[in-house]
Amino acid sequence: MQSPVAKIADLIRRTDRFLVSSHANPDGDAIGSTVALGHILAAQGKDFALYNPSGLPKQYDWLQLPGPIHTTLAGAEANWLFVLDCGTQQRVGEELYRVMGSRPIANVDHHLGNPMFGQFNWVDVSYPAVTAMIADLADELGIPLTGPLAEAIYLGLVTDTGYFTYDNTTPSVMELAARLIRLGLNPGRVNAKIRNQWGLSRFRLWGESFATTELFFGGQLAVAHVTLGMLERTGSTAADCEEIVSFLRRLRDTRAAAILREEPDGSYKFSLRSTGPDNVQAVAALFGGGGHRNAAGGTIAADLETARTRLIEALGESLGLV
Ligand SMILES: [Mn+2]
Repeated sequence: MQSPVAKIADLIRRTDRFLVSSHANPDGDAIGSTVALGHILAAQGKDFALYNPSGLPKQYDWLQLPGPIHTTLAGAEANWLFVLDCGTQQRVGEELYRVMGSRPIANVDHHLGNPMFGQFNWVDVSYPAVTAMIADLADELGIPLTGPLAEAIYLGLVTDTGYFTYDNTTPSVMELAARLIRLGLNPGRVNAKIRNQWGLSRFRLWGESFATTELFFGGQLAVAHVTLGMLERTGSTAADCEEIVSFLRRLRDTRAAAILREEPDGSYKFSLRSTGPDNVQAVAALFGGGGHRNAAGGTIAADLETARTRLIEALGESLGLV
């Protein structure tokens, strides 16, 4: 039997005119895999269009693209649709989701619980990043992992492994990174392009948010918040709040961290982080939220004090911090 990667390689050899898409509000792996697959299709002399309803995020504007990233489907005709890094088909955004049934889909993903929505599904949760799957595809097609293709692959690798710090940093991730470096990728230069992308407004917001940090249960839980007033005062957006919660985990002896962020309707979105067996997904589920064991979130329709108290109580009880 043919391996999934061999089947995808065959599909590319046999077919032409592809639309390459990923989830809206793309992260490094979503945009990296879109761009990397584009480079592969270009190397194969194929007709293709790259699509993302959110466009190319500003912090990734250094990527060398094989073609423009379209934000609408107008004029983007295709025989096959690639959907990358999407745990559910809804994540592609409304416009594409509405017309998804009209053409065959190749679903290439690494999320647990992917419902196999494609005519062709290559879903493998053992991959740390979809760009690592795209690297295997390049190998299968005999395309060297160099230049802009290598940088796009590396982008997904580092962002989905937290710069080689999460549990998904497997030996094969390090081997792939080593290969990219051997083939000429400069990790210092590329990491600087990926990471040194903050605006001053984000620094000011993080400063204000860090200043709200409090510890509970003898230092086992760290909690901070961001209000609409703080976003306004610093000129920041909700996207600037991502990752604050991961930094709270750096406080010595904490087992879990939480951040609450005020929404325009006055409710509070919360984000939780933990390590190892501490299951914050179960806590998020108490409030109708979801996620993974060590990273989860949800929304509480209440003012800050009420939302914060309820969340702290739930975390204390569920994780046995009391
Ligand atoms: Mn991913």
